[in-house]
Amino acid sequence: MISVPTFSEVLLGTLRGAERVAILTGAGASKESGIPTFRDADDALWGRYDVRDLATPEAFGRNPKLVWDWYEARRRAAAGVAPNAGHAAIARLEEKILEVTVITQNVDGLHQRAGSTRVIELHGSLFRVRCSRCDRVFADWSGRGPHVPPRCACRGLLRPDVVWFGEMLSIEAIQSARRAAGRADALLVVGTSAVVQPAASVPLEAMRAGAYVLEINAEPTPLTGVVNESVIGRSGDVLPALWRAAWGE
Ligand code: BV8
Ligand code: ZN
Repeated sequence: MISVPTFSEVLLGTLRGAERVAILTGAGASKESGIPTFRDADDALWGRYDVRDLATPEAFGRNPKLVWDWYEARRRAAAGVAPNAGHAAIARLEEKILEVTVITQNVDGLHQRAGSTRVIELHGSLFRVRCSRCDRVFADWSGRGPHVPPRCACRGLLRPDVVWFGEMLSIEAIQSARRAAGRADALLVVGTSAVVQPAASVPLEAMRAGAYVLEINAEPTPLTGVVNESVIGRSGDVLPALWRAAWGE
């Protein structure tokens, strides 16, 4: 019997009266679409590698083809799945709330495919590549010759346009995320282990600025004891339930 999550009247009232809502999402928000989270070591294809080892500039420097192939596999996987009910509920917030900003750590593009129109990709995207030499960004890199990884016209190696461990996030992305979290009436934190910085500080900045913060996660995290409200459950169940509790069907 799946227990139906309950939400406080404070939360529901805040959402119904909100002008601005931000949603910080992590890998847990895409899990029900069939994309393994970073903590799921059961990923048969790549389980033998530790993500933290592959998602680094050093790994790419050591073995560009291995890292490129891993991201190509992840890109194909992301392109092959559908957004889930949690992504859809987040997109539907735009029907009720003036300004909805998704701040995602995910690189799978599922929020945009679900219909969210304002998405800050803190950690980049699987669907863009960047020249590791001249920084030119490509949305289409087909037909760039037989090399793996392909090369830019400047002969630089193309790399995924994602932020690796040890790399700076784009100043524009982190500043717009902080601005959205600082102005939000409510911040929903969905499916993140809240460990990786600086993303994990966004909820704290929202709380300091007076936002009502709700965490939705399959299990407790370091944020659980800090936020205003926490619901343990799957985002694909909890987010549609939150929508129904706030605005009916
Ligand atoms: C930087 C893109 C510095 C690539 C990613 C202290 C010690 C050591 C290192 C550091 C430190 N402090 C800071 C650092 C550096 C590091 C960091 O934070 N490390 C952590 C491990 C401590 N940070 C960085 O390197 C950042 N850059 O700090 O630069 C700098 C300064 C000056 C000059 C130069 C550099 C860059 C971080 C970005 C790395 N890139 N992704 C790619 O995708 O391949 S991070 C990647 O991992 C994700 O994007 C995400 O951010 C993180 C994984 O976290 P989650 O998304 O939360 O996923 P996870 O699997 O962990 O958890 C899933 C959650 O979902 C769980 O809680 C689970 O319960 C829940 N869940 C599961 N199913 C469901 C669910 N919830 C709801 N419903 C479900 N169905
Ligand atoms: Zn180049």
